[in-house]
Amino acid sequence: MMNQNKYQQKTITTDGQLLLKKAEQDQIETVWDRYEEQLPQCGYCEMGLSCRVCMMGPCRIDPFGQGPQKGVCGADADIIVARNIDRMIAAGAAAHSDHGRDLVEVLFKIGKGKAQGYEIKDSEKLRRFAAEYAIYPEDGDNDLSIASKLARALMDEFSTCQSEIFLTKRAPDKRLNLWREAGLIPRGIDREIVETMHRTHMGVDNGWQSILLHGLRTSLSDGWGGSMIATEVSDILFGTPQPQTNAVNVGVLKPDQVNIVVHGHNPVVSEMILHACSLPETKQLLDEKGAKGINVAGVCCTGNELLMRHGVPVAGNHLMSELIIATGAVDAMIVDYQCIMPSLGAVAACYHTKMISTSDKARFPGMVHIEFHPENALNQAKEVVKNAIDNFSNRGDIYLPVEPVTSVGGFSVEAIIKALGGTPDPLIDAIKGGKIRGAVGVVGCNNPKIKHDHGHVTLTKRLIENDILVLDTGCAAIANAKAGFKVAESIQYAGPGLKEVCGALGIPPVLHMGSCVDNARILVLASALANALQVDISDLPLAGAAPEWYSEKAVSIGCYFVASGVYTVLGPMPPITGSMNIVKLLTDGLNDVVGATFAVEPDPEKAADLIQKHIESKRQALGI
Ligand code: XCC
Ligand code: SF4
Repeated sequence: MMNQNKYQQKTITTDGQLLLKKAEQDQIETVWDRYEEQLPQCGYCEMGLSCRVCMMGPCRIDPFGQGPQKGVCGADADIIVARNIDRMIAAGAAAHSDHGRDLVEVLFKIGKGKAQGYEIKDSEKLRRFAAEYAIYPEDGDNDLSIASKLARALMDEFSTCQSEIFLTKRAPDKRLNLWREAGLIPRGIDREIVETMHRTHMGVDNGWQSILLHGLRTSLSDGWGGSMIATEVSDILFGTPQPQTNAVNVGVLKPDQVNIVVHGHNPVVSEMILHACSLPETKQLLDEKGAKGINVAGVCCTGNELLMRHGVPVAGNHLMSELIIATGAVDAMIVDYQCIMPSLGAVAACYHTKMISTSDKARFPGMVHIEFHPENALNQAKEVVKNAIDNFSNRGDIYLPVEPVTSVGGFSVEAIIKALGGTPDPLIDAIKGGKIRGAVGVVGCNNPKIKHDHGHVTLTKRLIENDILVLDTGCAAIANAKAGFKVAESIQYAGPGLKEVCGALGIPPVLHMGSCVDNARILVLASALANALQVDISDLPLAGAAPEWYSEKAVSIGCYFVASGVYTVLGPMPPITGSMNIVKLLTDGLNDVVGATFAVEPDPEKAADLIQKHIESKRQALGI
């Protein structure tokens, strides 16, 4: 019984608890073990008070006022905390945006006939998106030539060629003007990230307010730039998501089939693996090996990408990645980049699982490297699939202790509008009439500091009970899918108003909007609602939450939500408590700048209260 509790303290999921026990028996070290070994974590770093920006340091500020109050260069707590958080934003924005750039490269190379096996799946969206950049088909143009022209225009979004990132024009006019006046409008994706690195070099920007404001600008270059481009180009290349059924948790792995797990973020790799699995030559290989079929399952956001577009099953979220291998049922795990723990190779070495890395910018210990480029992707994918099938006969005992849970994903903005009957009006009417009180984006990661999935699931449950529609992405979306919140029947968990509206539309009260770059979809939806009501995003009864965030990308997301006017509640405390000035600015002062703030509340029950209060106050201000 005592042992049971130990696992229950780490995760609320049954598959997680049972696999933690197995991992312990198999003497597998997990993320939770390593977390415990790190305790107590460095207090200076937790508060943001240590600086490693230059080699006159490293320096640290004594939060109790007895020791040093300045670094060697003279930087005080405010400057050090601001620089540290800015560098987190820059890294997060860089990760999302570089992912976007990789997609633009594929789009460009398709146009040049150099992207093996890729094609334009959503020609209509290609043309619609191109038109936003004033690229209209001329005589002799086809999808490929438009793709080239669009890719060129998108490349300019990364550069210093323009004074404003073009896609910011998707924001309501009031928001756009606010950004312009506050000096927050991002000029180029790469430019803002580079400028953050510049400003935070020793001896450049030493105004903590101006450092932080530039951090917000950098985050906007992610949300309304890099991430938005990643989402739109993914839709063009692989199809715009429409609702479809899928299955989630480790039970999606199949005992009698070759299991390939794709992990990471960029659909450029996972889509091609999926495609290679469907080829006749793959079928022949499977027959030779006596496997009943081939099963592609996802982990983390590349899983979300495939779930959204193909209903591919997802085996788990971030903290499950080691435990999924411990099932012994994974014949190959294919990784691209981001959120892939460097421990995975060592875990896989205890089983038969073949680990394959694919990106020229992401290597891992204990993995075979089969590098994907647009020019060779199909051949590489075939090679990877062959590796997985060959490995099937090396399997030892497998442990798949749970049945999969059914969920529905695929709620792109286009799909939501379609479900509403072609206009956002029914949603707006439901919000105005009070049947739906508001909407909340529940997003982000897992973190061993918070009981796995507890933050996401508890918060989501409380919100829908109180007639608040939940839009989710990333690992939060996988948590909520596993909890059973994403089938039509899950309206039973919703309050009466939300239940009635979702029931009539045949949609769940928790809408799976995709991966982390797909938070851009939430911005687009929020803009549509704001425009329909002729208000700014900050006037809407909306909120964001990242109950279990861990990554620098999540810092960037939180910042662009707030800078876009969305009140955002974080679970884990960011490293800012070393500066009360910065805590005050982020949790209060930003209201005067962008009309929204952060709050931090690790207890999801209390976070739900905060959000509900916020939503009701926005409703009151709107007079609805
Ligand atoms: Fe990574 Fe996107 Fe976080 Fe999950 S939610 S742990 S960033 S996989 Ni993006
Ligand atoms: Fe120390 Fe200043 Fe160098 Fe930071 S930049 S390490 S505070 S001297």
